Amino acid sequence: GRATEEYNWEQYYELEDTYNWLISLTKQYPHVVTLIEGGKTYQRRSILGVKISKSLSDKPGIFLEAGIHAREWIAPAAATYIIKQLLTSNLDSVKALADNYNWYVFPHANPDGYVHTHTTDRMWRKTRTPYGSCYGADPNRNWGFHWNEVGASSNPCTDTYAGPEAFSEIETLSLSNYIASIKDKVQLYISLHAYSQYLLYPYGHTSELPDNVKDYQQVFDASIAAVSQRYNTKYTGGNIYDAIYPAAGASVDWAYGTQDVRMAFCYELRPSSNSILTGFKLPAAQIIPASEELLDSIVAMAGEVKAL
Ligand code: ING
Ligand code: ZN
Repeated sequence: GRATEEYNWEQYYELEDTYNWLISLTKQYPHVVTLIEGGKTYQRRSILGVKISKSLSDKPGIFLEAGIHAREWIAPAAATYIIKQLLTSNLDSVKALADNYNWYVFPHANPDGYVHTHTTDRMWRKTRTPYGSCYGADPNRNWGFHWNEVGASSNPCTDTYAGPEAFSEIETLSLSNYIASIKDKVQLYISLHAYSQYLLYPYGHTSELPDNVKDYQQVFDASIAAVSQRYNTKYTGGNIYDAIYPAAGASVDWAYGTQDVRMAFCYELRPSSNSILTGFKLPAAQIIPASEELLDSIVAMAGEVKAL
């Protein structure tokens, strides 16, 4: 692994490098950063994250989950950028985000898959649980809310295999248990994916809209306006089912549908679908701009939710 002091956002890292960096933060900011284990993986790795909490008072929470799909490398890179900015930014807007919320950030929700994209198959998406002669369930089709009703497969050899049952994957089972154990009122659940520059909100299992869709749309509008202000990057989106495709069993639907989470959003980060840049292999030189505009958007999102 590379030296933790050199950790930066000009390259993509292996799992172990990012885990070492997370551990180093707990030593550098012992009163602010706590290492959290969101659970285990099939191959017995830890799902490591950080809680960032700048004082002991009761505060609302923001939960950030990235890397649930292994090949979407920009997602964990952007998550670590957000951690870094929450800890070091001099901007009032970012300092306020860090001061006013307890943050729960898991850059790698699918560690086994991520390791597999480094060692064997750059385009791997799922977990690595063996199912007959094939491997892995789609961890964004495996959550226990309208599981496998639509937009998922029962064939273990496909990329959207829902698993043999809801929460069959230890990754989603243990991470969901961790989320359910959080005592703070979680205002925002944010899931980072790639690619196509979409911002999405529930539901994926039905075209029915959430009860508070007016609020969702207001927060959506503010968030996609903010994402374009720095580099003119265009995002579109809306409710998952209509904006992209039917997809049941996703983390955001479970978080919004079963947990006491005020709102849940999914960002599909750079590149856009029509970009000449090749999909999941976003050049490392774009980690910083993609992450900067994401943080701009999250600042706006949190501000808008608070003002509702
Ligand atoms: N897209 C997401 C997927 O899991 C999505 C889209 C987001 C579906 C949120 C449901 C909920 O298929 C990618 N690229 O993974
Ligand atoms: Zn994805």
